[in-house]
Formats: sequence, structure tokens, C-alpha cells
Amino acid sequence: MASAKRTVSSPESPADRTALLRSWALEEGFDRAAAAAIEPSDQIGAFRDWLKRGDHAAMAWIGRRIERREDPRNILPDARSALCVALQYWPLDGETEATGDLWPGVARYARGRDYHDIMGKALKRLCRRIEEAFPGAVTRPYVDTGPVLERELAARSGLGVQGKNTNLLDRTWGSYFLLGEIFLTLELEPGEPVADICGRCTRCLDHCPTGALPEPYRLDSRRCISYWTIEHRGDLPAEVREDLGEWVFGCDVCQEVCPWNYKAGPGSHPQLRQPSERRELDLAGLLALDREEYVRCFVKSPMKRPKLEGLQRNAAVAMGNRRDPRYVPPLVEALAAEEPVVRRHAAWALGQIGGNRAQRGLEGRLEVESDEATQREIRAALRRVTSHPAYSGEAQHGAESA
Ligand code: B12
Ligand code: SF4
Ligand code: SF4
Repeated sequence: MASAKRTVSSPESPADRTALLRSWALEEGFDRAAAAAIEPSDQIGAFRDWLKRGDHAAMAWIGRRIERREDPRNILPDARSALCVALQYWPLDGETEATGDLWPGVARYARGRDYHDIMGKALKRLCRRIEEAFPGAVTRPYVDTGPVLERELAARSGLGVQGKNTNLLDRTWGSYFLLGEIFLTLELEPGEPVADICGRCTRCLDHCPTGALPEPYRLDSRRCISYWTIEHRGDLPAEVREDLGEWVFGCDVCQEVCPWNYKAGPGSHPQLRQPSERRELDLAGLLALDREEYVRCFVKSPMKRPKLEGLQRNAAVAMGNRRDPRYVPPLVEALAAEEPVVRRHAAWALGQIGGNRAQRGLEGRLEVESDEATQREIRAALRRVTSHPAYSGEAQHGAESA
């Protein structure tokens, strides 16, 4: 994503300016770009209802500075237009589907470099170029970094239309693309909004594993795997852990089932491809990472958001949901992890898998565990192990069967 610097004589008409800025955005490596006029949001009422219902779960930050989401002129008072950009992250030229027990459980946008970093830098370069070519123009770039209803804005520019899963969707590009925008004081020619392309399809609603799409265009974060695995801090409530299935970071189900994604793309962004050094990592490896290895492995990755303890918490839960006895030894090791949240979720996972080795590990840890919440979690896991139909009662001396 590098641009060749050229001097231009600033075009006078909004249409010419838009064509020029669009071509610069493509030079910066974006797949698509289009303009929207600055207007108050049409969706702010639906957004307020979403907050009122509590659909934002614990993301309190999203309800702040609502007047900025309502009208971007509360961000940049003289804003007249937004230049919206899209970056395709799946499928990617040269990238194959993930393998192993970890990476298929990581949302596709997150397997390579952090898009905030890639797109943020490209947008800043674009802003500099615009401000140099149009003296007096003021610009404000965003990529998921401020109080902006990015999908509504991009839909107004014609970059797609919101699907019933709430993602922005395009006939050619599907929905595996990321959004960014520049608010600017220049007048641009707005693109044409696209009409609904969902029709009578309800596949995303029907296939969401947790019912997080209770009705079209409404996502209930309290039930969304993406929310729990990326945004939620601390312990995962016991009642959601099984719902997370094998997902470790994010969730792509409502996009995987969308017919518009079957033939979409491809994008050509090597930075978004999964780096080879991360490819080898599996669930057990993730659970065992120390802080130094984590920093090395996840440098410039969007997976840093839940921090090491959040990723290990999620890895433990995915192992428990797989109910595979080969995970017992790494989970027993994780009972001694530095972070209590990791110890608690490892205990839960051992309770799910059960067996004598899991029981011995839990009992051994209980003898030395000093954190009360973790002691409770271990006792609850032991109750599940011993109430399991296959429980042999020979944990202390019994066979090594799991
Ligand atoms: C908070 C957030 C989340 C939350 C909540 C998601 C949500 N749907 O709101 C969680 C953590 C769950 C999440 C998950 C994901 N996210 Co997210 N997220 C955001 C963020 C920061 C804010 C979204 C927001 O404002 N939500 C509030 C709701 C109310 O807004 P909304 O979805 O736009 O909903 C509107 C519609 O429902 C609409 N509406 C109501 N009725 C009707 C009727 C019709 C006919 C229509 C058309 C619309 C409509 O009005 C609502 C109010 O505005 C944006 C970045 C940004 N600043 O916009 C990224 C963003 C939306 N996320 C993104 C991505 C990639 C994801 C995931 C795919 C990641 C993953 N694989 O795990 C999932 C997708 C889950 C899903 N189905 O949405 C991309 C989406 C790109 C795209 N093509 O759409 C964004 C734009 C980030 C970016 N810069 O690229 N995300
Ligand atoms: S991201 Fe997953 S859990 Fe969330 S709405 Fe989509 S399918 Fe459902
Ligand atoms: S799966 Fe169907 S309903 Fe859902 S977004 Fe795609 S086309 Fe629309």
C-alpha cells in the first residue's frame, strides 16, 4: 500500500474531484472507494433502540458521544463529504483455508496483520495527499477508530448494502471486506446507494449458532460469539461457554453461509495473509505461550485485543468444547497459569472433558490454589467429572483412561 507522489492541478467539479480521490484511494491499495454526502444518520433511531435493549452487551463505549454518530459534523464542523474505502480480506490471492485446531476458529479478518494499522496508515497518506493538492481542505480519517456508523455511511456511498446479518454486502465482493472513511471539507459527488440484495434469504439468521440475529438487521451482542471472544473481558459466563463452540477469536458463520460470499473477491493483500510463523501455532501452543512468545507471535495482529489471558481463556474453552482427551495434559498445565482467569477456564474445560487424568489434575491443583473464585471453579469441574456417566471412581490410583 504505497503511493507514487504526483502533483495535480485541483479539479474544480465535485465529479472530477471524486474520480481523482477515488483513483488515489485505489493507488493506496484499497479495493474500492466511493463518496457520501454528510447528512444526519437515518439509522440513529435504530441505534438508540439497540442501546436501549442492551444489545451492545458491556460495550459501554459505543453509547458515548452519540451526537457524533448522529452527525459527522459534530466531529468535523465543516465536513461536506466522506470518502469511504473498502479492503477485501477474504478470499485473498495465494491464501488457502486455515488448517489445524486453532486457525479455523479465528475469524478470517484476523489471521494476518491488523487492518487498523494497514488501513490507518494508508488513510493518513491519502489525507496528506488531499490536503497538499487542495490547500485549505481539512480531513479526518477513521477506521473503526471513532464514533462513526461506518456501515450506514458506506451504504450511502454505494459500497454495498446492509445484509440481514448487519454486514455491508456487495454483489461482487460479498461481505468479507473492511471499511474506513475520510471526512473532508471538500464537496464530492455522492455514489448511488444499492438496493436490498437479501431478498427472501434468511440463511444468516437460521445458521447463527447462538441466535444472535433474532430478527433481520438486529444483532444481539449478548449472544454473539464475536462479542464474547473479542470484546468481553474477564470470565466468560458459564452459560455462554458451550455456545462458543470451537471459535477462539471472532466468528464468521453468518458470512460463511451468505450466498454472496460463495464467489466473492479475491483481494490481493499479502499483509492480510496469515504469516507462516503463526501458522504452526495450535490450541495447546496458544495455551502454553508465555508473555514474550506472545508478543513475538502476535506483533501487529488484531488478535492482541483480548490480550494474552483473553486468548488463552478462549483457547481453553474451545478445547473443553472439543471434548478431546488429548487436551487434558495442556489444560492441567494451564491450571498453574499466572492469570486466574486462565486457570478457571482450564478447570472448566477439564470438567467438560472429564476422565481420571482430568480429575487428578483438578484435585492436585485444588490443594495449592489460593484464589477463591478458582477454587469454586475447580470444585464445580470436579462435580461434573464425578457425575459423568463414564466416571470410574478410580481417580487416585486408576488407569490412565481420560
Ligand atoms: C461494535 C462492533 C461490533 C460488535 C457489534 C456488531 C454489530 N452488528 O453492531 C461485535 C463485537 C459483535 C462485532 C462483530 C463483528 N464485526 Co464489528 N464492528 C463494530 C463497530 C465498532 C460498531 C458497529 C455498530 O455501530 N453497531 C451498532 C449497530 C446498531 O449498528 P449496525 O450494525 O450498523 O446496525 C444498524 C442496522 O441494524 C440498521 N438497521 C436497522 N434496521 C434496518 C433495516 C434495513 C433494511 C437496513 C438496511 C438497516 C437497518 O440500523 C442499525 C443502527 O445503525 C464497527 C465499526 C464502526 N465504527 O461502525 C465494526 C464493524 C461493523 N465490524 C466489522 C466486522 C468485520 C465484524 C465481524 C465480521 C468480525 C468477526 N468475524 O468476528 C463481526 C460481524 C458480526 C455481525 N454479524 O455484525 C466490520 C464490518 C465490515 C462489513 N463488511 O460490514 C466493521 C465495519 C469494522 C470495519 N471498520 O470494517 N462488531
Ligand atoms: S458473528 Fe457468529 S454469533 Fe455473531 S451473529 Fe454472526 S453467526 Fe451469530
Ligand atoms: S445470508 Fe442471506 S439474508 Fe443473510 S446477509 Fe446473506 S443474503 Fe442476506
